[in-house]
Amino acid sequence: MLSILARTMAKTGMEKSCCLVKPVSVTRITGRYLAHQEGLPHLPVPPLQQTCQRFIMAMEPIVDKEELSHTKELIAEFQKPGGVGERLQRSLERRAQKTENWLSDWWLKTAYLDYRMPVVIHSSPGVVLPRMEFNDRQGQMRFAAKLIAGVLDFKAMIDNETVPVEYLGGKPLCMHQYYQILSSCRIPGLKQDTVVNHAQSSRPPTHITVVHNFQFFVLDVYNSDGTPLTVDQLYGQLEKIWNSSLQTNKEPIGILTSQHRNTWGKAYNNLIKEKTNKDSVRAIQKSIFTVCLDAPMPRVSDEMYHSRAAVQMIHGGGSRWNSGNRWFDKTLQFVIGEDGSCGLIYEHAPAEGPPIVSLIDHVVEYTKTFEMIRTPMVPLPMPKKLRFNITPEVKKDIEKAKQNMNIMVHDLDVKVIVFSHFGKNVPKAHSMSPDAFIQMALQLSYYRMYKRCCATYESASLRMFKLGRTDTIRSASIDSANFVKAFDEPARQNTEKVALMEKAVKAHRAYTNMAIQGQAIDRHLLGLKLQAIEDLASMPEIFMDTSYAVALHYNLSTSQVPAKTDCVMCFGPVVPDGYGVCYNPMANHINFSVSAFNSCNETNAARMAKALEDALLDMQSLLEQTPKAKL
Ligand code: COA
Ligand code: HC5
Repeated sequence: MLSILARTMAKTGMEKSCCLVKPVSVTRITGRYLAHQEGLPHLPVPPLQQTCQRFIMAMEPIVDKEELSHTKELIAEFQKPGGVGERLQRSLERRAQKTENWLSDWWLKTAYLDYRMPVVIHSSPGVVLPRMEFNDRQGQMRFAAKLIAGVLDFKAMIDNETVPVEYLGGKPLCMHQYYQILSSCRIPGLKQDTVVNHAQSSRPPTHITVVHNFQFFVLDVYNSDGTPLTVDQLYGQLEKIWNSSLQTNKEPIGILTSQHRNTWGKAYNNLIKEKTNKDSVRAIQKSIFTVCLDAPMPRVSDEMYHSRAAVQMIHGGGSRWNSGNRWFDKTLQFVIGEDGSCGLIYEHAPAEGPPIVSLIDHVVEYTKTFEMIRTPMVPLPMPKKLRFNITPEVKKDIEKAKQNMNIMVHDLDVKVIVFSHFGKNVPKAHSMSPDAFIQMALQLSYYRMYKRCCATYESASLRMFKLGRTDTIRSASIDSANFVKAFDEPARQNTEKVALMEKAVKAHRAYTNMAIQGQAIDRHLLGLKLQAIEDLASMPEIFMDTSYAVALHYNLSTSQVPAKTDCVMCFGPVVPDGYGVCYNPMANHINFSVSAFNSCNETNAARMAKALEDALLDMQSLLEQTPKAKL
C-alpha cells in the first residue's frame, strides 16, 4: 500500500546529519545528490489511446450528454491511425528522449512564469504554524531569532547534501526542489517572469532580509569565520532592526509585488532605473529568505483565529495592515506577528509544498529543542537598511497597487476548520485510503450544495521522476458521481450506499496510483497541446472543444499536504466561481482551509466548510451503522 510522503532515512547513505551547522561554504551540488538524481527514472509519455479513452471517462460526470458525444467524435478523429494525435505523440516522445523531463520546463512556464495573474491569492500558498505562546514584541523577536537559526540549520543539510530523501510508495523521490527554495526569487517581466537562484552562484548569499513597518534590512546571518549567528546574536540584530524602523508612515514599496504581473513588470523596470532602488531590490532577491515582522492585526475570537491567520499569511490583510510588509516575489517569507501568530507564504514557481513542509517540520522541532547558549557579545555591525528612492511615478504605482490589493483582500473569503472528530484513523479502520475518503467527502459536499458534479483537481506528485512536479488527480469520476447521487436517496439501502462509497474510494486510489506513476491524462494532454503549438499551423479541435474548457474549469481545486507539524495550509480558488481546499490529515484530526471569492454569489467558504464537516461525519456514521458482516 502506498504510504504518504514518508520522510524516512535514505537507503542511499544520505543519512540525516546531526543538526550542527557547518561553516558556510560555497555550495556545490556534487556527488551524493547527483548520484541520487541520476538513479531516478524519466517521466514517461503515456500511450495516446489510453489518455484519449481516460479523457472521455473523466468527462462523463462533468459534461452533458450532447457535449460528451461531440467530444467522443473529436477524440476519435484525433486518435485515428495516421492522424494528428499520432503525429504529436511522436514529437512528444522525441522530446522525452532529448530532455531530462519533457514536461518540467513547459510546466514551469505554463503554470507559473507565463501566468499573469498576481501571485498573491492566485498562486502563492500560505502556511499557518501552531500559535506560539508569545504575546509581545520581545516574544516575537525571540521566536524570529530561533526560527532563523532553525532555517539555517536546515540550510546546512541542503548545503551538505544530507537532506533525507523522501519516499512515496516505497520509491525515492526527486530532491531537486530542495535546492530551489533558498536564495531564490521570482522576477517580473513584461510578458513572462523568470526565477533566479543564487544558491549555486560562485558567491552564494550570506544574508537574509528582514522587513518591519514596510522597511527592508539586510541581516548578515554568518560570522566572518563562516559560523551562523547564534540565537542571541540574531535577537540582538533583530532588536536593532526594530529600533531603527519605528516610523509607521513609510511607503509600502513591497506592495508593488502584489500586482498583475504585466503591471508589476512595467513598474519594476521603472523602479530599478534608479541605482539605489536596483541595489536594494537585488539585495532582497539574493537573500537566503525573508522574515516579515508584522504589525499587530485586529484581534479575533479563538474560533476565528486560524481563518484570520490564514489570510495574514496569504495576503497580509490589506495596505493598512501587513500587505506592504512583504516581497511577494521572494520564494520563502516567514511571517511572525506579535500575538503568537506565525507561518509563511511562498512563491510557488520553484517548488511544491512538501519540501517547504519538510523545512517547517525541521524548524519547528528546532525551535522547541533550542537551549539558550550565552555567546560572547562581540559587537556586530548594524544591519543595513535598504533605501528606496520613491519618485512620483513609483509613488503612483504604489497607490495603484494598494487599491488593487485592497480589492483582492476584500474579495477573498477563507474559512479554516480543525475537524476534530477523526483523522486518518477512521478511514484506515474501514480499510479505505484516507485521502480518497476525504476527496469523496468533498465530492459529496459539492453535490449537496450544487446538485451537480464539477471538474475537480487534486495535486499528485510526479517526483518519482527526475525533475517531476505534479499531475492532476480528477476526483470527479463515474464512481464518485454514482456515490454522491445515491447518498441522500432514502430509497437506497445503507449496504448499497456503502458499496458505492467503497467503489468510489477505490477508484480514486486507483487514479492516484496511475497519476503518481506518470499515467494521468492532464499533463499528457497539455504536452500534446503545446506540441501542437510548436509543430502545427492550427490547433486540433479537441483543445478548442467546450468539454476541454469545462475539464479545466476547476470549481474544486484541492491539495493534500501532509505535515508532522499541526499546521494549516491554504491557497485561493483557481476560477472565479470555485473553491480552493487544502488539507493536512493528521492521525486523529484534519486541518482544512477552504477559500472562495466574495464576488461570486454562488460560493461561500464557511458553507462549504460546514458541508465538508457534515459529509465526513455522515460518511462515518453510514459506515458505523452498516454492520461489516453485511458488506
Ligand atoms: N487501508 C488502510 N490504510 C490505508 C489504505 C487502506 N485501504 N490506503 C491507504 N492507507 C494508509 C497508507 O498506508 C498511509 O499510511 P500512513 O499514514 O501510515 O503513511 C495513509 O493511509 C495515507 O494514505 P492515502 O490517504 O491513501 O494517501 P497518500 O498518503 O498516499 O497520498 C497523495 C495521496 C495523492 C496526496 C500523494 O500520492 C501525493 O501525490 N502527494 C503529494 C501531493 C502534493 O504534492 N501536494 C502539494 C502540491 S504543491
Ligand atoms: C503549503 C501547501 C501548498 C499547496 C500548494 C498546492 O497544492 O499547489 C498546487 C500545485 C500543483 O501543481 O498541483 C496547485 N493548487 C494550489 C492549484 C492546487
